[in-house]
Amino acid sequence: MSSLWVLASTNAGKLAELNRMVQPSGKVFRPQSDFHVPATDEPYPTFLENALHKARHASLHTGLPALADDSGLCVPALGGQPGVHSARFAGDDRCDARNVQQLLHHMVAVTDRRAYFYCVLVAVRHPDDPVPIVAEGLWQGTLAGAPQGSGGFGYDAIFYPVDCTETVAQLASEWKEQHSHRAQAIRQVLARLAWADGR
Ligand code: ITT
Repeated sequence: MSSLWVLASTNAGKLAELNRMVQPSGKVFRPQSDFHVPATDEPYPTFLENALHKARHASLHTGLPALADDSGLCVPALGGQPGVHSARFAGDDRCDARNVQQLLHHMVAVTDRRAYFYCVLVAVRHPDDPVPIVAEGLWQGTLAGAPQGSGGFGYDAIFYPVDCTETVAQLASEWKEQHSHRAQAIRQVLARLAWADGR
């Protein structure tokens, strides 16, 4: 299996994390922008469907195997919001800081502050791959009252993983890359690819 994959994403945070996580395997993800892949929508109500859609789209436009990540932060007290709308919770400009403020605004009178990050990774060898690799990860925690820390991206500055007294944005990036929803999922993808490669 090729060691060069296209990452079906425009999110620089995902790209950096995934490339650090797969480095020992020799795999490299290049962003779809390197190949001028046109933007695509994410029309589906589930992370899984959106990830499959993005992976196929990138593979079709590049002729390369493609990995897509659809992920988000789910808050049970808000009926699962922002969920699949996490990237655009405060508007189409996908501004992390405004998304965080929007979520904190929704949480003002809410006492149940539990939340979890969820990630689905879908890997396709080609656009019509009949056996996509599908992996998921779920990372539980609680929401802070205000942003703390400067690492990571997205909602990291307001997320305390279970048993942590610091937000993900305050914790070392290496720690996030061992424990996160994305880390859980990429380990499964790498195991499947290693098996396919006979390793
Ligand atoms: P692509 O679709 O181009 O990959 P995106 O950012 O729009 O980029 P998603 O639709 O999957 O991707 O939305 C993911 C959002 O969920 C992301 O923008 C963050 O707001 C949030 N998110 C996902 N993983 C995160 C993480 O590890 N830390 C913080 N926030 C995260």
